Amino acid sequence: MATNTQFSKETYLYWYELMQLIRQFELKAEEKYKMAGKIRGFFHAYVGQEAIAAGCMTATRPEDPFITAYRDHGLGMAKGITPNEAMAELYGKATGCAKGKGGSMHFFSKEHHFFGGHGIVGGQIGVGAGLAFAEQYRGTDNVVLCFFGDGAARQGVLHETFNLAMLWKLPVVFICENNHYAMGTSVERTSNVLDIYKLADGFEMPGDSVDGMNPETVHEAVARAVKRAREKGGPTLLEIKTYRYKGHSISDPGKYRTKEELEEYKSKDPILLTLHTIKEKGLATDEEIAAIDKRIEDVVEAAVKFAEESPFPDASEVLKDVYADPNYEFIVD
Ligand SMILES: Cc1ncc(C[n+]2csc(CCOP(=O)(O)OP(=O)(O)O)c2C)c(N)n1
Ligand SMILES: [Mg+2]
Repeated sequence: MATNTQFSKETYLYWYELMQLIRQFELKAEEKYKMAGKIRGFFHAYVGQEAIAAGCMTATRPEDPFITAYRDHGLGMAKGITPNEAMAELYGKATGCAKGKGGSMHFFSKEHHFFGGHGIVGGQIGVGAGLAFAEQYRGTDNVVLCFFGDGAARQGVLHETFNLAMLWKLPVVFICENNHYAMGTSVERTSNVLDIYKLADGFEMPGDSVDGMNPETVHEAVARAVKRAREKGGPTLLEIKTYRYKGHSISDPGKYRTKEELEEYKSKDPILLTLHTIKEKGLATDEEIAAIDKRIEDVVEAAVKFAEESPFPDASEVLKDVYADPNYEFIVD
């Protein structure tokens, strides 16, 4: 699908490098989980969905908060959690982005405006609107990007949240990452409404369907929605069509879908597509691309070393940052 926006060489190379980082990080972490038994617990890979992170990053500012579900490694690193902090979190180490106590599903970085990492399907839809309310209340022009899956789109919280978000014209872009499955259940088996973006109609919220296998199309749609929200025009629902190459989680062999379906999406791979565009436009030589690939390989290897050499959290830390501080003073002006 063609876009109207002209993107710079820097943008294409940024997209390529970020998507490669996410892809190679996930593959290495999966290897450390399965082959080495170094990572335990839940683990949901973002492989296949990288173009969404890439396009969303160039369409937003660093201060714009992001919030997502448990498939959070890619978006967390895109926002600024370092590969070291990300890998250490997967290893349950004290140097992780949630001090080793959150694990795969609970990446978090207040510093980088990344608000999780949520395990309750759809829970972050309401929390995302709350973040947007906070931005509006404080009088900033920041816009929240609130990500959720096609399965989460069937949760009741979506309807209540959309209602209030439209009533108060909250600065939020709701991004449904439609990867066609909620665990092993296809979109067709969860609702009569197969075009998820149409859920916006009931609230007179603008909604759109977006190709999620290309950072260009993602950027363009998100930039439009972010502009509307920044200019106090309220929320938008974007249904971004994507695909996860891996099973739902690390323990899912994905037998509910055909090899042909998987191959069809892999043939539209966003990293290969971006590489093709870079070459076609003559934006980088093979050597320059090889240098990026090598840099990513080194960064991911270094992250593994960092995670392995980091200490586990001390036992005295077990309840710290878990419960709200009863003496916390809420500032309401
Ligand atoms: C409220 C709730 N119900 C059920 C679950 C179990 N569960 C975990 S992930 C998942 C599927 C969600 O799929 P989707 O929203 O499409 O996200 P994806 O995994 O495809 O990114 C379910 C049902 C849960 N974590 N929370
Ligand atoms: Mg899904």
